[in-house]
Amino acid sequence: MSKIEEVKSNVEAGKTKLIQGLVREALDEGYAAGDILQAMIDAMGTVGDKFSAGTIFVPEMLIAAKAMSLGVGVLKPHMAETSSVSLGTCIIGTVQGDLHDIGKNLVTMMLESAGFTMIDLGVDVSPEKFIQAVKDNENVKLVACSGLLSTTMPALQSTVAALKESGLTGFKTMVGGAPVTQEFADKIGADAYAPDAGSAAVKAKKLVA
Ligand code: B1M
Repeated sequence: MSKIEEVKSNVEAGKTKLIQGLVREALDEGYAAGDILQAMIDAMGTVGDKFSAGTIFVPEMLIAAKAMSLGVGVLKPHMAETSSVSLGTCIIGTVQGDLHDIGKNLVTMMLESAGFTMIDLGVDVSPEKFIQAVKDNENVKLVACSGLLSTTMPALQSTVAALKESGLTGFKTMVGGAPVTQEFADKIGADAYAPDAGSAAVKAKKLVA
């Protein structure tokens, strides 16, 4: 088994004690950080499939997520080419009712390296908390909302609506997450949608230009 396959299978198996060492070894063997990250994303896809099939349960998903987060921590300095350009502040969070944060954290990492000052509100963020963060921070150019559950898609809608109705100006909204589509983003009046963290950074830069 190649080192990158080992990374994938150890994320799947939630080997939190081993994963950081394996990611370091994969980097030392010359694997690109982006390829190692993709292997871990693929592992989470497999974890999701097993959960859907009923062969694993929430605790296994949680421990796999923990392993992935540890692995991403090792990759971070190798991924982020920090831009010297300042693009303003971005408020980011996973919407109310939703506890998934790995995708949101990857988007945070990519936007930070693109030049945004990131204010990460975490998970289960209410529309009011997003609004308060826009008020509390200077030069907010973007509010980025992540949602991973079909049951929290309405929370994306209510968050975008609340931001628009708040009367606050000067920023755009972006939504994303596995169940989100461009069509849904258009329907709820978000300014942008991105399918993954890389394209989120590209779109965010264009949005605030
Ligand atoms: Co949950 N979960 N989960 N889970 N979980 C999914 C999402 C699910 C698809 C699994 C499945 O059934 N196959 C399913 C949702 C089904 C649906 O709604 N359609 C599901 C479910 C049902 C649940 C619970 C309801 C299970 C239960 O309790 N019975 C529960 C809900 C809890 C809650 O949130 N209230 C639950 C809980 C959990 C854990 C807490 C155990 C854990 C999360 C831990 C954590 O995040 N710290 C977890 C996990 C790990 C998953 C899976 C396996 C992996 C998610 C992940 O991290 N993927 C997931 C299955 C899957 O995704 N196939 C699943 C890797 C990550 C890099 O991808 O987050 O999609 P993703 O991010 C991508 C893009 O979506 C995009 O960029 C990233 C890649 O570059 N993106 C954005 C994300 N946000 C963006 C924002 C943007 C732009 C792009 O702009 C703002």
